[in-house]
Amino acid sequence: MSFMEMVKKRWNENNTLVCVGLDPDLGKIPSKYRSSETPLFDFNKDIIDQTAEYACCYKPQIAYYNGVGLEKDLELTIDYIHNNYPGIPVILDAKRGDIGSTAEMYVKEAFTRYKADSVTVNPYMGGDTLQPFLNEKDKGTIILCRTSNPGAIDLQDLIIDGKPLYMHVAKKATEEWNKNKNILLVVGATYPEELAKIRSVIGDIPFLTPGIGAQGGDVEKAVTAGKTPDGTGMIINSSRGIIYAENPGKAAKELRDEINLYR
Ligand code: OMP
Repeated sequence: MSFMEMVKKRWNENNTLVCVGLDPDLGKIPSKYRSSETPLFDFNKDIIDQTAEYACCYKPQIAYYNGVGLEKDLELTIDYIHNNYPGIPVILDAKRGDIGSTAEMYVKEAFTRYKADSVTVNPYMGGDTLQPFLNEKDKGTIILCRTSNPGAIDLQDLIIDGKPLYMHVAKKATEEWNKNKNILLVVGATYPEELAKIRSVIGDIPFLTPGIGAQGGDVEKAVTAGKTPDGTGMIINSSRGIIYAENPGKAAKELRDEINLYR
């Protein structure tokens, strides 16, 4: 089954748009995990078992693993999800983007080494750098469009030919680059007006929407602005807000229920 099909199945059969971000920081996870040889995996395993029922996707951010030399924990985490919860797709958040020959290696990294179902990419270098990802028909390519951070305005909002750069990205991604229908766009929850503006020109292309929880994005505003007419179309990520909650399962369930109120 393709990434898109897996996501749609989760949306519809499990009634959830929640993406659990697996961004474990060695300095912040409970001390009981730190003596293990695979501390991040052990922590993630507990989070996954508590949240799987409420998750439409998992999204590990690669820097939390390779930044501290714990790539093995990332491999084990993704294997664990595939083996124990095979219906839940994994987004590798790596924000890759480079010339074609290098991009081919990033494709290997995401899909052969880590066996992810989807990867985030940066479109700054242009369409040819995305092509190796887009050629993987069954995998998702999630393109940064309007990100959740304050500095998103520095470049993404620059007006070119009468419209902001992020609108050019949205149009190119969905009208020129999406031949295999495997593109999604990153649009942050912290900017609901932009979510609505982008939704109005791209039809049903799904969003990956981070910025809920620790970054303060408003669930009602984000869902209302970003959903498709059938009440889906969004993969809404929370990382710190779930993994460091006193009860991660409860936090994931509450986020699912809050999102569902506005679908
Ligand atoms: P929390 O703020 O802890 O929920 O984490 C947000 C996660 O989403 C991190 O893994 C970020 O790297 C990622 N992210 C953003 O925060 N903003 C964006 O615009 C895009 C992403 C992303 O591509 O996932």
